[in-house]
Amino acid sequence: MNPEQPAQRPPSEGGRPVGRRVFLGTLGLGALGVVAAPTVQRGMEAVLGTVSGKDPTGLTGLLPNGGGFRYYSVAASVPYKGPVNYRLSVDGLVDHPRAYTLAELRALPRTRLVRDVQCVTGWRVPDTPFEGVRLAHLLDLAGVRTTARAIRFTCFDGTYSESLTLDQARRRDVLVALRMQDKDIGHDHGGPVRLYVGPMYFYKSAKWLSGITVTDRVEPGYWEKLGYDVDAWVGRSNGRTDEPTS
Ligand SMILES: Nc1nc2c(c(=O)[nH]1)N[C@H]1C(S)=C(S)[C@@H](COP(=O)(O)O)O[C@H]1N2
Ligand SMILES: [Mo]
Repeated sequence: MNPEQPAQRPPSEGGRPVGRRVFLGTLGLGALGVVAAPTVQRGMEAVLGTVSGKDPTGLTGLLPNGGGFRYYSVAASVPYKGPVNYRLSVDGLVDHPRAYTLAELRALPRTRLVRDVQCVTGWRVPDTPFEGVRLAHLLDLAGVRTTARAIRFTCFDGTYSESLTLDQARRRDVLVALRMQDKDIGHDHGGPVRLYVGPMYFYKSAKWLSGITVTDRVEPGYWEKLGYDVDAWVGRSNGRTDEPTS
């Protein structure tokens, strides 16, 4: 990757956001290497169609020991939650709403998946193991009503949200994840519990997950209100990057 490359591309080729090359061009590779601790990420990207060329993505910092992950949080600070105070509520159009403790979630059947993580800004972490409870299983336990069509996810950072259609939510590669990279999910990666949506860009994988609400229609999540696709299939949605991370 050459930091001298022209830091410009057409603003909305297919309406997609500014790519990785642009921020590398803006910051230079050196900037990525020296960030020691995660800092706050406020804008994942220039919003679709309003490319500024000042994508701050690189300033989010590489997570120490994160294996190429970058830290993202749209909230300035996020409370720590662990075994004592963590709760996950499952509610909305269900027959049996309930709140799970961490111990209760950990006692449910688990699935382990190994997939590439892909952020729409271009970075990618190959072969990342995720482990957790299938969202479909939690939905079955809750008893989803026939009027249900979608899920809204909320987070204890107080700001972020996500959504899936009910069909997407029932896929076998969608987890309420308890482990990532074969470790309990640490705070910076959204622990103790984050969503993991295997086939979609990583913005769908909401960190610090606190609520699963079954709804009768899709309510666009945080980035989706800013123009990213709800159907965020990797390589087949409006946030796609042309250049996989080298
Ligand atoms: N609550 C919350 N979840 C979030 C985000 C966020 O800002 N807040 N950012 C998303 C985006 S754009 C990415 S790429 C990943 C980053 O996960 P990481 O910080 O573990 O690398 O989290 C996703 N989930
Ligand atoms: Mo992202």
